[in-house]
Amino acid sequence: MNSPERRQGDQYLVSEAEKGTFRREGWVHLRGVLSEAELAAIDEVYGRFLRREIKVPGKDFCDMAGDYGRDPSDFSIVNVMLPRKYFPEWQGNLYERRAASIAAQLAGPGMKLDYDQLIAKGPGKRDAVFHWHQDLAYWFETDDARTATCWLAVDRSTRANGCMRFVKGSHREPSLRPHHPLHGDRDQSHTLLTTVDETLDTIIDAEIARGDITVHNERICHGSGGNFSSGWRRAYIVAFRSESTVAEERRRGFTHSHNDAPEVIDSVAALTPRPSP
Ligand SMILES: O=C(O)CCC(=O)C(=O)O
Ligand SMILES: [Fe+2]
Repeated sequence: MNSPERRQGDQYLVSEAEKGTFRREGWVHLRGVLSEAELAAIDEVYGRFLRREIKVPGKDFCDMAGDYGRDPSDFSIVNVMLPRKYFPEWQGNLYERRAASIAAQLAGPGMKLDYDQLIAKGPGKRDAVFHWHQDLAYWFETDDARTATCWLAVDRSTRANGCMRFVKGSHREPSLRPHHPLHGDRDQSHTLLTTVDETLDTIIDAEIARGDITVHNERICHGSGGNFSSGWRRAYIVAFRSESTVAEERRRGFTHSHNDAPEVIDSVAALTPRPSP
């Protein structure tokens, strides 16, 4: 089935083969989740965020490759946390609805939108390296840790502009890899990183077209390289997690905002290896 046939209103039909890939590999590439016409509406709002016409308070507008002190005009990886909070018109948009249908098909019933995020690397930002990490290292352990993070390529994503890269099999390792903060502590930068040995680990570059998405789980190790191209590399992420996990996060005051209380942000991150349940 080609992409136009897979898009059915709010639904996107995921094949059995793609479900198997997500289960086995911890991530999957889905083609043509949004059409060109549907993407145009996203471009428009995305531009308003990048031009800072939509106000994003405090640390929720930050540089994931630098520290919180950096001047926004110098940002390498522009990161907007919780765009749907700061632009409520996005709540329930077509991408969210299709992503919800995809999350249910890949991860099963009871998945809930946990957070959204924009990650943009400007033209020629060679240092826009999103360091290797496992998402679960940023979060605390819960009983039902199921996660389907939908990563939409708003621009075609290539090796040259810093596409997503996945470490094959890393989601099956017996414990999370050890992570440490990029800059001293989490008050200076939100970023955590782990080590990947590119000679031992098998890295898969996820080059995907505009309108395609990748979906990854909470344990697959991933990152992305700098932008050596003359265009932007923009991504729009919507992450679904189990209802019980989202409830537990909120109970503990964790909303994925970088403005959450520092002690909450610190208490959830796994800075030491943690065994799989
Ligand atoms: O966009 C990137 O380069 C990284 C995104 C990421 O780490 C995520 O969506 O979990
Ligand atoms: Fe991530």
